[in-house]
Amino acid sequence: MAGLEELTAWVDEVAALTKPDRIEWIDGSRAQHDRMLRQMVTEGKLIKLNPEWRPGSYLARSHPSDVARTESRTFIASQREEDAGPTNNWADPTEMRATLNGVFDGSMRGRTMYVVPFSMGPVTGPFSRYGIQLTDSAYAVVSIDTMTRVGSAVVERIAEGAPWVRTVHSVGAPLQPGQQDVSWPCNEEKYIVHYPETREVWSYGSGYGGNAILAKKSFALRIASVLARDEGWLAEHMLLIRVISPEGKAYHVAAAFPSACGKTNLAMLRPTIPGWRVETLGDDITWIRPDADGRMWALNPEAGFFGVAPGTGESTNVAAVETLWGNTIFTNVALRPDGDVWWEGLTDTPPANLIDWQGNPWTPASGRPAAHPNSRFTVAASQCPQIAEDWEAPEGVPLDAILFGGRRATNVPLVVESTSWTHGVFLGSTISSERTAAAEGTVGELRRDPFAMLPFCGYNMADYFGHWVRVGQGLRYGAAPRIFQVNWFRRGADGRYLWPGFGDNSRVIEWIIRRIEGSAPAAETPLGRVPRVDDLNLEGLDVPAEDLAELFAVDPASWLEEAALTEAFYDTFGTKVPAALRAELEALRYRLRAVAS
Ligand code: GTP
Ligand code: SPV
Ligand code: MN
Repeated sequence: MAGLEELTAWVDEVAALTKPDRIEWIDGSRAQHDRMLRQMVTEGKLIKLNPEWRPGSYLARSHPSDVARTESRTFIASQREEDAGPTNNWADPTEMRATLNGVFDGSMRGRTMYVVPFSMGPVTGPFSRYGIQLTDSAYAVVSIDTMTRVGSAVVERIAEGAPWVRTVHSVGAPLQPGQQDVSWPCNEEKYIVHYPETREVWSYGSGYGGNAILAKKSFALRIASVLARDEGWLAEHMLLIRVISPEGKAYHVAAAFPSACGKTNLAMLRPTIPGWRVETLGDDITWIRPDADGRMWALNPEAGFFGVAPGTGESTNVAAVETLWGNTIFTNVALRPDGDVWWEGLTDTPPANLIDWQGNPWTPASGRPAAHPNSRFTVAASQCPQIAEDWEAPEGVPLDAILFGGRRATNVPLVVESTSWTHGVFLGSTISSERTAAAEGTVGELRRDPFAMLPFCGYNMADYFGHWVRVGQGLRYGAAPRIFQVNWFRRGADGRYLWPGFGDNSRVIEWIIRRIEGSAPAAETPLGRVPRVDDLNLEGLDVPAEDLAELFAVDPASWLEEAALTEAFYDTFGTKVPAALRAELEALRYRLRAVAS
C-alpha cells in the first residue's frame, strides 16, 4: 500500500476502535495552533496569562494525580521477555493488545481525535524520523506542536514512502452526550505501552508530559534506542552544547543526567569564567551517529524545551528565564494576582499572595510548595537567547565529549575522566542517582540509573551496554568523544551543597576542554583521572579549601561497597553484561584495594 493510503487506513482503524466524534488533521499552521489555544481557554483547560507580563502564554493545571511520568505503568511489549530485560516492565504483546483493545474501545467518545504528523529532526534531514500521534488531548497537540516539527510536510514525506512510527494516545475520559468536560481529563488506570518490534506506542489514561507527548520519551528514546541498536547509532537522554574557548575554538559536549538532574541548566550554561561561551543545541535528547570516517555526530531531534520550572531563576538559569518571556505553556506552576506565573526559585522572596498549582490561595506561610516540584514549561527552542545559530543543521555537530552524571550526596567526585572508551561506558553503566519528582516514587531514594536511561531504554539494558561498547570499537583511533563523570550535587556533613553549581559548572567544563586539548594535568585515582585542586580555574570563587578537598575525596572502603552493589546490579542481567565491563569492575576493585592497603 502506498504511504498515504496506509496512513489513512490506520487512522480509520484507530477511529473505529476509539470512536471519536470528529477527526481533525493538524497542519502545523500558526492559525490552527492559536485556534486550539483559544478553544482550550474557552473550555477552561488553559488560563490565559496577562499579556503585559507573559504574552501568548498559558497555565495548565493537571489533575493532582497526573503530575509526572508513571514508570510503573510503562511497558515494553517485546515478543521475548528477555528483550525487555529486568529494568523494564515487560508485557506479552498479544495479551497487551487484547487489554488495550478493551480500554481504547470507545475511549475517545464525545471528543475530537487529532492526527498529528511530526518529524524528529528537521523535516528534510538525512537522520530525521517521522511519526504520527493520534490523540484526543488538545493539550498534547499544542505541546507536540512546540516540541517537534509538526505539519503537512511530514505527511508529504510519508506519501513519498518514508517510514514512520505509529503512536496512539487517549486520556481515557470519554464524554456522554451533553456531559460537561473537566479541565484536565485523565483516567486512574494508565498504560504507556511500547511495541519495539512493530515500532508502535499506545498510551492511555495520562495527559502528562512524557506520558502524552509520545514523540519525546516514547519515540525519540524508547523506540529510537531500538532503531539505533539495529542501525549502529545511539539515542540518548542527553543535552547538547557548543563550548567556545577564549581562543575561539568550538567543542561539542553531550551530557546524560537523570530526569531533573540538571540537563536544561547545563544546556543553557552562562559561564562565570571570563572568555568562555556556551551555545545551546538541545536540553533532553541527543541522537548520535558515527560517520564513515569513524567520528561521532550529534543531533537534537526536538524543537522545544519541556523543562522543570522550580529552581529556574535569575541566579541559576538566566537564559531559561529569558527564554520564557512569552509563547510558553506552563503546567502546574503558581499564578500571581497580576496574571503572571511564579515557582519556587524564580525569585528569592515569594510574592505575598498566590494561587497554588491546584488553584487554592497560597501565602509564604502556607507550608507547602506553591508550584508542583515537577511543574514545567513548554517553549520553542528558538526562543532561547543563546541557541546556536545552526541548531537545526540537519547533519548535527561533531561530538568531542560525553558526560555522565547523577545526583549523589556522597562518594562521587565533582569530575572524573575515564581512561578509555570502555572505561567510560563502565562509568555510564554504573550511574546511580537520588530520585527526583520527575516520576512517581520516593524523592531522594538512591537508585541505579545507567546512562540516565533506566526509564527510557526500549530493550535489555545489558544489550544496550554491549551496543555502547561495540559502537566505540567502530570509531577511528583518537576520534572517539572523551567520556567524563560529573556530580554537581555532593553535600557536606551539614547537608549543604559543596559546589556552587550552575554557572560555575563552567569551571569543570574548562578543565574538560583543556584535557581534550591536552593542556591540563590530572591526577590518577582508582576511579579515573581528576583535576588537582590547582588545575581548576577557581578565580573569583569562594569555596573553602576543605570543601574542595571533600569534592574530590575518594574513600576506598565506601567505593568497595559501591563496587559490590555494581556487581549485584550487573548480576540482575544474568550473563548478559559485556565481559569488558565485568573486567572494568574487577580492575576498579584491584585499584581500590591497592590504595586501601
Ligand atoms: P528533565 O527535564 O526531567 O530531564 O530534567 P533536567 O535534567 O533537564 O534537569 P534541570 O536542568 O531542569 O534541573 C532540575 C533541578 O536541578 C532544578 O531544580 C535545578 O535548579 C537543579 N540544578 C540544576 N543544575 C544544578 C547545579 O549545578 N547545582 C544544583 N545544586 N542544582 C542544580
Ligand atoms: C524527564 O522526566 O526526563 C523529562 C520530562 O524530560 S518528561 O517529558 O515528562 O519525561
Ligand atoms: Mn528528561
